Order: sequence, then C-alpha cells, then structure tokens
Amino acid sequence: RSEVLAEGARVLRGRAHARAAEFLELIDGVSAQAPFRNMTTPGGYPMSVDMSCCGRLGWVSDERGYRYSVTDPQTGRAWPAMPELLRGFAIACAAEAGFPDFSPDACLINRYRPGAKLSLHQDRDEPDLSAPIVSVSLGLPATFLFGGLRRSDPQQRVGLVHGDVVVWGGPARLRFHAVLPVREGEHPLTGRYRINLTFRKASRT
Ligand code: MD3
Ligand code: FE
Repeated sequence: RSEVLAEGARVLRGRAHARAAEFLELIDGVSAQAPFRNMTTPGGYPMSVDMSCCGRLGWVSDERGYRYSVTDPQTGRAWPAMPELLRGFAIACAAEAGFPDFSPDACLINRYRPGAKLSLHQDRDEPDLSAPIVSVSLGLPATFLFGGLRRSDPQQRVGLVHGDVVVWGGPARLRFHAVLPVREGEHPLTGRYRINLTFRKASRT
C-alpha cells in the first residue's frame, strides 16, 4: 500500500484520489480568505508558484527572509483555519508511514501553473524537525527531484500525480528537493494547475 522512496520517505500512491474533489472545495474556501499570491524570495525575486496557507501558522517569504507567521501579511488577518477533514487526512497518512503523533499546525498550499517550478531547497524553517511533512499532490502531474543532505548530492526523479501522498520524515526530513517546471496540460478537477498541500508542524509545542 505504500512504497519506500528512501529511509524516512514513503509514497502513498493515489491515497487522496477518492477525496480530491472535496479537498479542492476546501482549498477554494481557504483561498477565498487568503488569496494565492507570488511571494518574494529574500533575494528579491517573485516565486513562480502561487501560495496560500491555512492553519495557526503560515509560511511567508519576503526580502527579510523566510518564516512562519500567525498573520497573513497580505490581509493582516489570521490565516484561515485548517479544515478538519484535511488535517485528519494528513494525520492518518503520517501514522500509516510510521509517524503516529503528527500534529500539523500549518498547511502551505502551492499552486503551479504550467512553467512554474520550485528550485532546489531544504525545508528547515520548522523548529521541530522530528515531525514529518505530509505532501498531497492534486491536478496536473509533476516531476519531483529528491536529493540528499548536501545541495550537490545526486537527485532521484519521482513522478507525482493527482492523488499521490508523500510522507517525509526522519532521516529524509532535511534532504534537498525541487519541482521541475510543470508541463502544459488540462486536468478535469483543477484545469491548468497543479496544487500541492504540505502539512507541517511549524511550532515547537
Ligand atoms: C522532501 N513543495 O512546499 S512537496 C515545499 O510539490 C515543497 O509543492 C513541493 O517542497 C511541491 O516546500 C514538494 C514534497 C516535499 C515536501 C517537503 C520535503 C518533499 C520533501 C521535506 C524534506 C524532503
Ligand atoms: Fe520543500
């Protein structure tokens, strides 16, 4: 029911497929409150991925750096609550992959139009690296690059399609990764978009 990508990283193929339409409705609700936007990198460039967040904490990037914030800098308001259905689903996926105590308080929603990409990076803005990250892919497919603990380590290519869930934790938690430019396409539920949800524990408690 799941395949091991590397120690600490498991793919649950198609696990979100049956509930994808429902999840996308919930994402629409979130983005009505916290609209998708292109954040600015600390280097001053706009990211090609459109982002929104839900949960107590949201990930933000601007000229001052990357961090988690309890308010959406664009609206000045708290981020929308994380829908219980999504949160429960992420917790169940984490448990299945060997992380029974996952308690996510942040969900970053990445939206890719054709051509959008995510450059090689590590996710290290979370204070508790013992918590995994659960990722849910919806809509257009993407090629994910999964590297090692050093930027220069070789990368493995992993195709991620609509409904795939990946849990990254333990020794995989700090591995470098990237998303190649999404190719042109049309998906019945998302149109010309890929959507990726990442559930995270962004506070220490
Ligand atoms: C491997 N998102 O938001 S999810 C991100 O498809 C991010 O939007 C990608 O990388 C996306 O930071 C990939 C898969 C993922 C997330 C976190 C990881 C892979 C990871 C943390 C460590 C190793
Ligand atoms: Fe990442």
